[in-house]
Amino acid sequence: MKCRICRAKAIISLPQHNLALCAEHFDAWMLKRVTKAIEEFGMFSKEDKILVAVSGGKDSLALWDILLRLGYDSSGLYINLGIKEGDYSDESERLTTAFANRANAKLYVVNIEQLHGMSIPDKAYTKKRKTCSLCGVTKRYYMNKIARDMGFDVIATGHNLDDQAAALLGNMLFWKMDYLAKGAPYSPPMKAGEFAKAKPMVYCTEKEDTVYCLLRGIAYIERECPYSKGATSLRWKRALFEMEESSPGAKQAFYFGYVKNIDLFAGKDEKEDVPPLTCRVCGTPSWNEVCSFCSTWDLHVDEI
Ligand code: Q46
Ligand code: ZN
Ligand code: ZN
Repeated sequence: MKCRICRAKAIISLPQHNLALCAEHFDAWMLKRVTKAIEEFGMFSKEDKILVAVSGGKDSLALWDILLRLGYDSSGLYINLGIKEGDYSDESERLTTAFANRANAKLYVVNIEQLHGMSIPDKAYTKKRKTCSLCGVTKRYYMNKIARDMGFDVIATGHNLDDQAAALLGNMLFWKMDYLAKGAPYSPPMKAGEFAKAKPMVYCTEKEDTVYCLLRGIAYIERECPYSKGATSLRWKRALFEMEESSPGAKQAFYFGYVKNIDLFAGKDEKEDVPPLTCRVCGTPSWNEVCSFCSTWDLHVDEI
């Protein structure tokens, strides 16, 4: 297998693009894929301040590395969830911090246990809630809070094509119209002075992100979060993997065909407007008098 550009030995084959590339040309190709997403969806410019949500995994570290190399003003945010199994959270933090130090980039770290006296799994247990749902509310809150408090223009996450296509498949199977209305790779700010949300890795797959990290010598946490076992999204990923094996390019056609036609779902999401209230406790935009984060963590006015 030879690189289509220089005929040197290829290190990756990309059947969905009818392409094989050597290390050097694959690296350049990844930068181009991310640039394509940023430009096509008008995600941000070199003047914007970007907050990259980093988990210590391959996708978010690859994203941060690529944004820094492309000259974007990007800082990282790591949220330590306090997951003890396999030292998962502390190991992810260590790898994220090592990357930030090596890249000489600014990293914000939020430690849930230090801030709230309890880890995400322990809090979920005491509240009789699913760990992932409590985790989602908490991560969203801190991402938004840091972005707002520190004046970032955009929050960028490492979601790749496999993530987006799997979420789309799940939402289509059950016709979740509210989610189908907001599966685009970019959401503009809800109002002036707020921040946008962007997924610049949307043209890259998990395999490509893995190879990129290996070539760049980026150490990342290889284990998945222990709470992701049995997640339905893994089922959809497996189904899409099989489709992709027999029809290379199917995944990309599926997701970007949807993005092109996303207006079909506009107006079907009851909650697509700006939240009408302000949380009585923390003051963030909210659908109820007390936002889901403050009620989850049992916060009262004098505690924030
Ligand atoms: S939600 Fe659930 Fe993830 Fe949180 S507890 Fe782990 S698997 S990290 S994206
Ligand atoms: Zn080459
Ligand atoms: Zn609140």
